[in-house]
Amino acid sequence: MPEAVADVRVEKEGLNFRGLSGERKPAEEFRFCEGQAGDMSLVADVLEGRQLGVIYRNYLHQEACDAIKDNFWRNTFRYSRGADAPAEYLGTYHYRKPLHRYAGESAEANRHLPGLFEGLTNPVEAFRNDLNRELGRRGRRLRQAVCKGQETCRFVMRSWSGEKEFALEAHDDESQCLDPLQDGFEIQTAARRNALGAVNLCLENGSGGLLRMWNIRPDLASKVALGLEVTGSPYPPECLDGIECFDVPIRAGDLYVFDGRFVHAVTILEGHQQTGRATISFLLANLDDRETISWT
Ligand SMILES: O=C(O)CCC(=O)C(=O)O
Repeated sequence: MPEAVADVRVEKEGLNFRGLSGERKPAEEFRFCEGQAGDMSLVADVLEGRQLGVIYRNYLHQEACDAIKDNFWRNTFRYSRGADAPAEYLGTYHYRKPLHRYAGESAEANRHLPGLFEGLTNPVEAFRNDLNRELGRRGRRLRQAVCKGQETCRFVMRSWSGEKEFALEAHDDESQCLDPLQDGFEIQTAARRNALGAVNLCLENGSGGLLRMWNIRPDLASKVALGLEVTGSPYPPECLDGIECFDVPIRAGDLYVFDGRFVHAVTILEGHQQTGRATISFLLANLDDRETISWT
């Protein structure tokens, strides 16, 4: 473990902290590109760590977004999740779970998730097929990560409306993947490789709800100093002061993929809206030279 923790200074809830250190992208890579439907080469570039993010505008039509939302609110397997990220969910996450639990919940989720797309083309599988073709050209293939012999959950759908400074606080997606509780899970190998692709398909967004990206992939010393080494969340806003960042406006129908190792957040959802923010999401990473895996 790095020993830099000892030289940090500012008081932060009993911890000593001087500021985030870690990897930063050169200016020409710290950006989102717009992709053209069907062309997944930019996603493959994100997974190879050569590009921060890509967004496909209007990946899904409004009618399809509305139909999926209706199916979501009708689905009886929906559940609410706790205080750190309050929302309504369908599907399950590996976050902080013993592997046997994630495996069991994945098996169940994968049985009822397709119900969201009744009468529609399944956009998650369409994306996966397009990406798999692109990966094939690069000598690799996409498959679902396996946990305790079980295919992991294909995706999570969630809807939430928050009134806090951030609708989703600043966090990274890497730390949770390296949780010692989940030692031996293949996502740990994948997360340590080139990049961690956070895939999101937006089905609804009111005003606000922008994706904010900071140009920092915090190192372990910084995470340990903040007590975030297995959660990656939340980074206190003051520790991000002065770090380059930008916002990506997100609209219903947009699909975007970015390197979730870099700190990111969702900005406040304005106006106590009836309209919340609803997305489908999952993670992707290259496992080795031949395979790319996905999980939630
Ligand atoms: O909804 C988004 O745009 C980002 C979601 C996110 O950061 C997450 O689920 O970890």
